[in-house]
Amino acid sequence: MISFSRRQFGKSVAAAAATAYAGSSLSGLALAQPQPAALHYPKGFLWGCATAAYQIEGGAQADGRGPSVWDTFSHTPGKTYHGETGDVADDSYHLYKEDVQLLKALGVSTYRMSLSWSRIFPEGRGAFNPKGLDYYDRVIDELLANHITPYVTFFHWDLPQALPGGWQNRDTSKAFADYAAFVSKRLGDRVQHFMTTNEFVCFTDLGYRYGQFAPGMKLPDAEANQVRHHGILAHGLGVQAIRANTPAATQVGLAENATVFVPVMETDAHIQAAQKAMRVGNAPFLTALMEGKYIDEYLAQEGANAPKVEPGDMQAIGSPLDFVGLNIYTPTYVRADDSPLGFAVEPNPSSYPHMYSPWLTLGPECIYWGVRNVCDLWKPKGIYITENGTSSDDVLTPAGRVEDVDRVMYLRNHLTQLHRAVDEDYPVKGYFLWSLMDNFEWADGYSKRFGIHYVDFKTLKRTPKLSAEWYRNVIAQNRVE
Ligand code: PNW
Repeated sequence: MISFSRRQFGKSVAAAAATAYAGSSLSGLALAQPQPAALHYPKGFLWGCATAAYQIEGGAQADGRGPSVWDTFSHTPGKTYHGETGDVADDSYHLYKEDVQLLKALGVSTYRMSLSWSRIFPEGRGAFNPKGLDYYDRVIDELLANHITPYVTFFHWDLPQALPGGWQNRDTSKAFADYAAFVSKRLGDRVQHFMTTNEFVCFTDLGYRYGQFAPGMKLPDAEANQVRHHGILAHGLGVQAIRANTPAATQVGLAENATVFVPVMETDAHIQAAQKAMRVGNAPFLTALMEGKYIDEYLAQEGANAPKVEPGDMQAIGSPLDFVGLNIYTPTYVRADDSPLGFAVEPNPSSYPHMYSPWLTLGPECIYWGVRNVCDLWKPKGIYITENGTSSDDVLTPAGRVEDVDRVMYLRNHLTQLHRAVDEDYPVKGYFLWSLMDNFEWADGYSKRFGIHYVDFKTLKRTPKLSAEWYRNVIAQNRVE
């Protein structure tokens, strides 16, 4: 496709472009920038936004909420950017009605939110705090009154601090199932879509192996692998608990940031290598859920450090799901080779482009390959993109505008690649943009903004960015252009 900028190249180039098109029905200077064909999404495709409790709610001590490991971690000096915490965050605990209006103005049909476990059970189990659940009743009722369907995640990393041993303790998986049972029963009359957990690797490995996230531990491999096992066991027991306590039509899944392996070139050999890598590279998490077992490659790799599994665990972990939610941000490139595994992961060269967060390397085709690999490997009934989005060095101009053209570029390219998956009939049902608004970005505090609404963290004022305007248009047209 030819694309000229008149300002950049001057009149002579624009004239050359006009000449190039002369004779076709596309002649004329105005056509120096041909429009790509509009990418229509299917009727009924769900457009949404995503957030998570600890990142937006604030109200850390309101109405009897108990502390989570993220309260403890963020209040520990040196753990987060400038010691920032989620004490106030976006104060969505008090401003949720305003936030529902932001959603309504976008025209989304769905909203993915998470629940703060320690708001509802301040100690993680035992005494129930009715005021905590009242808050979620209010939010859900407000969403429904505005014709927005809530998709609810039970656990987005904010583990109640009071649970002894955290995810090192197998009992935590059971506590999670009890919490999910109780709450799904209470909300199941109005919520039809539940996700158990969000991103295993972040609350297991980043929290317990590498120490970058709460609770900030650096355990040896055998213990860290056991933490992973307790994480996926919680999911499995949670699925069973939700099913046992909600109407038959309730849809249960999870939100998982499977590492997405992308073929370095789209040849058969590299495509097959990417699919193999997807299965092996996600062995401790998504592969275990989809296959109900730890595959041989993982067991061989971990050897004596492999997790201890009790009878019934793998059956629970492999519980059938109604959908798989994929959080997709970034690619991992892979090529075929003749090693025993049949693939080699490409190290990212330092020239690789990335967005404002250093980990967020840019490769929009990851969203296509994530969907395709998961569907080809495991044939899930449905796929949602439960998160996709980017940080950006947003600046609020004196005129009150945020021109986040880089975020629009990122989103446009990802939705173009997602369209390819939809067009090939992979069962993608919806897309949740991360995030509705700037929020507490974990260890990065407030220094990394992922929202399509700018939040002034002093005044808590929300301002739509250019990307919000762009997304509103995508939703209204049901197409990307
Ligand atoms: C996800 N990485 O986290 C989370 O689900 C969100 O809570 C978070 O705000 C969002 O993505 C943006 O970061 C990730 O280092 C955090 O690869 C880190 C990574 C990936 C996802």
